[in-house]
Amino acid sequence: MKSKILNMLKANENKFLSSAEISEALNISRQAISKHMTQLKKQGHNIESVSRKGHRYVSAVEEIYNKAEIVSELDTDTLGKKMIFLETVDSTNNYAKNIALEHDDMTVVLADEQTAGKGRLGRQWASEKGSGIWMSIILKPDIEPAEAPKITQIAAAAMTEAIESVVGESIGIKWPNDIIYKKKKVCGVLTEMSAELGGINYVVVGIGVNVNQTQFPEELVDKAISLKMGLEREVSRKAIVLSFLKSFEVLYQDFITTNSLKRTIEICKSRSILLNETVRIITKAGTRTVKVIDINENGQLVIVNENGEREQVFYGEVSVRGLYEYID
Ligand code: BT5
Repeated sequence: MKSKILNMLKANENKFLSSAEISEALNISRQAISKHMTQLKKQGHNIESVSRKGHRYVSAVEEIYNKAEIVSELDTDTLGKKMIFLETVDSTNNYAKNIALEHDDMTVVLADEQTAGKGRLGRQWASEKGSGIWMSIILKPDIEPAEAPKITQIAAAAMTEAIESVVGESIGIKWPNDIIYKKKKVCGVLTEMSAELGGINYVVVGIGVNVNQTQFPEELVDKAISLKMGLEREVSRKAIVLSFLKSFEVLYQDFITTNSLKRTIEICKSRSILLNETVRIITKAGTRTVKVIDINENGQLVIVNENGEREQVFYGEVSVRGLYEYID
C-alpha cells in the first residue's frame, strides 16, 4: 500500500492531494494514510503535508543537512550523540584521527565537503561539496588489533541496510569495502587504527557515499555512480545517515558483546557480488585467478585456488577485482 500511495503522489508531483482523494482512490483509511506518510518521509521521500491542503511529493528539494537536523532525529543509544559537523575539511578520517585521543568512543565526524578525501593505499576519494556523505566514526573497542578490520565489514553491512531502506532497491557488496549499485561503486569504507602492543588506542572507520552527484571527474565516469544518477531523483543524505547510524550501532554492539560477526556476515553474504564468481586477486606477489566460495564467520573470503585447494584470504592482504564490469 505504501508504494501505491507513493506512486499516486509521484504521478501528481508538486500538486497537493487531499487525504480524502487518496482514501477514495486507494480504499484506505485516513489513519492508515497518515501512518504510511510518516514512514515514507522517514525513508527520505520529499513529501510535504499541509493541513487542509493534503500531501504532495516535492521534487528536488534542497534539503537541510546539518548537525541540528540530524541529531534531532537520531534514534540511537550512543552513536552520533557526540557529533562534529564540518562545512569543509581535508578528510574526515584525518580529522577524526587527530582528535580521537581526546574524544569519546562513538563520536561521529561528518563533513559537507572533503578537499583531500582518501581511499586505501593513498588513493584519492572524490568528495564533492553538498552531494555526498563523508563521515568518520571514532571507536575505542576492547578487542585485539587484528580484529579491527572486521569493523570495515560492519560499516559496509550497515550502510547497505541503510541505503536499501531509504531507496528501496537492493545493493551489492564487493568484499571487503565497496558497495556497488548498478555495477558501479556508490560507497567505500576506509578503516584506520592506532594500536600498541597493549591493544587498540582507537579505530576510525570512514564511509563515503555518493548520494546526489550528477557527474564525476573523467577518470571515475566508468566506475562511480551516485544514488541520484541511478534513481533519477534526489535522495536525502540525512535519511541515510540516520538509518546508517542506527544499523551500525546494532551490528557493532552485537559484535562487541558476542564477539561474533554473525549478523554482519549474513548481510554481507546475501548481498555479495563475489560469491561463486571467478575473480582476480592481486597482491604484491602477483595476480591469481581464483573462485570465491564463501565469506566465513571471521569475515574472510574463502576461495578455491589454482590447485583446487581451499584458502582463506585475510583483510588488507589483497585487493580483489572481479572479472566483470567493475575493475579498478
Ligand atoms: C575506498 O578506498 O573505497 C575508501 C573510501 C573511503 C572514503 C571515506 S569518505 C569519509 C572518510 N574520509 C576519508 O578521507 N575517506 C573516508 P579504495 O577501495 O581504495 O577506493 C578508492 C578508489 O575508488 C579510487 O582509486 C578511485 O578509483 C575510486 N573512487 C574515488 N572517488 C570515488 C567516488 N566518489 N566514488 C566511487 N569511486 C571513487
